[in-house]
Formats: sequence, C-alpha cells, structure tokens
Amino acid sequence: MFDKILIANRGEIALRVLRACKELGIATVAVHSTADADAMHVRLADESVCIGPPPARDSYLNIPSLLAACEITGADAVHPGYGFLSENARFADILAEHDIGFIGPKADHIRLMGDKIEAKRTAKRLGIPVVPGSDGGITDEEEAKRLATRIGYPVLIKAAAGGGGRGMKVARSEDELIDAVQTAKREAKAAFGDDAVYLEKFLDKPRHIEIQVLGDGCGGAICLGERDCSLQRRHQKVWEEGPSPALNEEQRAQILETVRRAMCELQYLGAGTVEFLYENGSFYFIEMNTRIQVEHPVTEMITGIDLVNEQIRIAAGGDLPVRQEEVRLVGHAIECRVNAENPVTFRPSPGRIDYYHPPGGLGVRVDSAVYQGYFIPPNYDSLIGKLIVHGRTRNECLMRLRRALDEFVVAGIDTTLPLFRALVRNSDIQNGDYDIHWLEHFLEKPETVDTAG
Ligand code: MV4
Repeated sequence: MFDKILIANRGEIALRVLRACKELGIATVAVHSTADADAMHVRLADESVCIGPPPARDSYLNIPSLLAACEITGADAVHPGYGFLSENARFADILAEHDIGFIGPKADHIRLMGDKIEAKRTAKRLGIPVVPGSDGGITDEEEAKRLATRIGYPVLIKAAAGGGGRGMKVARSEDELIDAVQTAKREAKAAFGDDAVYLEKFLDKPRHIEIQVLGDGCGGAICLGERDCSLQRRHQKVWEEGPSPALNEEQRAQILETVRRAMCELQYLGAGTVEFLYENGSFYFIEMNTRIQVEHPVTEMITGIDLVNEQIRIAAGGDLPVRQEEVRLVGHAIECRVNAENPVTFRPSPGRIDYYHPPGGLGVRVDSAVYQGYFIPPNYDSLIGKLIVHGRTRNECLMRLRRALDEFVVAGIDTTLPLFRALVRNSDIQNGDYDIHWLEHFLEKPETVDTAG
C-alpha cells in the first residue's frame, strides 16, 4: 500500500479523496493555489504545498510544480480527482518515470479513450453497441454524403479530440453536410489542434445512461450499476440518479454483462465509466471516461462500495472488492449538484458564505468543502457541494430529497438550490419521464424556479 498520497485537486473531490486516505491510514499531501490557501482540503491534510498562482494552468495543471511537491514531501502516489490532470496520459507517464504511482487507469487506456474515434472503434471491437456512423474518421466528402444518406438525416459531426459536447455540428440535410464537416474540422483544429472528425446518426430524444466499472487490470472487472445523467444544461450535469427510471431488470442485466465482458477483455484498471445514449430500448456507446466522476456517490449509495477507497487499493495492486455475483443494487439514490450560481441566469456567484447549514438525517449525504465564512474564489468551476440522498424506493428518495432541500441553507451567495426545489416537485421528474433535452425546455418556461426560498 502507498504511504503518502498527494491529492492533485481542490474543492469537494480533494476532501473526498482525503477521507478515503484517512480511512486507509495513508498520509496526505494537499496542494493549492494562492487563491485556495484557506480551503478545507488544505486544513485537513497532513501537509500542504502551495503550487502556484490562481489560474489553474499555473497551479493545478502545472506538472513541474506537482512533481516538485511530490519530491519535497516524499509522496509515493498521486490521486488526480476529476478534471485537471485526471485524463492526461502524459502526466500518468511522467509520474511512472519518477516512480510515483498514478491512482487511475493505465496511461495507454487514458490515451485510447481520449481519442473518441479510437474509443468507438475499440468499443465496437469489444462487442459494445455503438451509434451507427462512420467507421473511423471522415476523410472523403463524397463518402461522407453516401454514408449520411444511408444512415439517414439528421447526422452529427463530432471531433475525435472533443467529448462532453465540445466540437459537435448537426447536419439536417445533404445541403448542410459539407459545411458542417468543414466547420467542425476548422473548430476542432482551433480548439484541440486536431481536425479529425467522425459522423454519427443524430439521436432525437435519448437519455444519457452511464455504467460504473472497476477493473483489476489483469482481466477481472465488475459493473456497479448505472446512473441516469439526462438532466443537463449546456453539457453540465445537474441531477444524476441511479438506477435509471427508464430501465427494467432485464435491460440492465444485459448491458451490464456486455460492458463487464468488454472491460475484462480490455484489461481495464481502476474506476471508469462507459457512457451511452439510450433510445427506444437500445443502448448506443458514445464515450468512456477514465476517471472518478463527480456523480460517483450515486453508485456508492446503492452499492455500499467506496469507489475512491477501491481506486487506491487497486492502484496499489489490490484485488476487486467483490465478485460480480455479490454486487447488490439496493434502493435508489439522487445527486443534486449545488453550484454557486444564480438559479435563473446561471451567472457564477463567487463570494463569502455568510451562513451555512447543510441537511442531515438518514440517507442524506453532503459532499462539500465549504464552510461558514468561506470565500468562494472566482477562478474555478462553481460546484460548491453535492447533496446525495438515498431511499429504499425512488419515491422514498424523492420524499427525503424534498425534505433535505428544505433544510439546506446557504446564505451570502446565490446557489442552484431553488432549481432543485422546483425539480423535485415537478411531475415529469417524479415520474422519471425526461430525456437529455427536458431540462433546457423546462428552463425556457418563465417562472418555473421560485427564488424566494
Ligand atoms: C449525441 C447526441 C445525439 N446523437 N450523439 C453531447 C455530449 C457528448 N457526450 C455526446 N453528446 C450528444 N451526442 C448522437 N449520435 C446528443 C448529444 C447531446 C447530449 C448527450 C448527453 C447529455 C446531454 C446532451 C445534450 C445535448 C446533446
């Protein structure tokens, strides 16, 4: 096992990793920018190192600074959290060259899944169903036309180096196709330095359903159920839940087994998520994330498995915690991402938290690194905490969530809590009747969110 872990992140996920380290008896090193000197993860770690000024590229993304921090403190492994360097294969390689453990997948798998064309090709080879589209990148315009006609319009042009919604262009007819391809290529070149694009059938009203996996790196893997992340705004997830209200036992068992076999064959190591679009009873692979995700607590609440603890144990050469037959999905969990943003305009709302009272009670979990008197710096993303609620049934979970949201007080800044108070009382949400476009339509309606609360 590792003796000392450096946590190359900030905010709630830095605290989340710190908690896992403490339980495992591993010493912790926090790193922070000058904007984060008063952050909770810095206070609670055994040691801390200032790694640079507020801009992330000069601190949390600064590989030489992080290596120096490892050297100074004698850390023998790094946990990257999510975002920042978590899916940077070069960072994983550099740590290996310095004999420092990277708590994450093999660098080759990070690289493979970072290229969305290669990821899709690999998924297909491993027997995972994919969205109909080009086999690899688009190189020839006439061929693109023939393909689009065959699969039917509308089609989407996606950047190989994109992902998470960046670099997508829709073409609704042949007239729009060539322009969409050229625009997508130009934008991909400018944004990612790589103009490779691919073509897919555009799915009209899918849900976004993702499968959590853990692999041992030697041909063993388990699937820990799914999360439904369809409720998004501008490709930012807002509400995640598991199990998905859209699946029955048979559909779930089938996709989980397909993914498990694929991850065994890939010899995947550590935690990962296989993302699908789900429409009319069929799954279509879109991407794989090779990191711990923001919404991982949903899975922890329904499986009882501590995913961050398992990431650490697996990276240190440990076995998977249970066999697939022993995985039991119990009850229902919902996560609300609480952002320091205006709940109507979504404008960021940094500043001082004058009063803070998180909810509690049975089945209620708050993952956050803020406290009363804390100043939210304007330099980073606006997530200030996650409210995760568990119940024996989805209905019990919703009742409990309604109560927990009413208890939650954050004063001094705007938060998205009023949005969740409106969502939890909405009949489509209560019925689980929503797709990836539902939230944006809901937000277009005037006065759906009561900001008085
Ligand atoms: C799609 C799609 C429809 N058809 N692919 C957006 C993020 C990226 N992970 C994939 N995305 C989409 N890919 C096909 N072939 C619609 C989306 C999409 C979306 C997906 C998941 C959650 C929210 C979304 C919002 C808009 C578009």
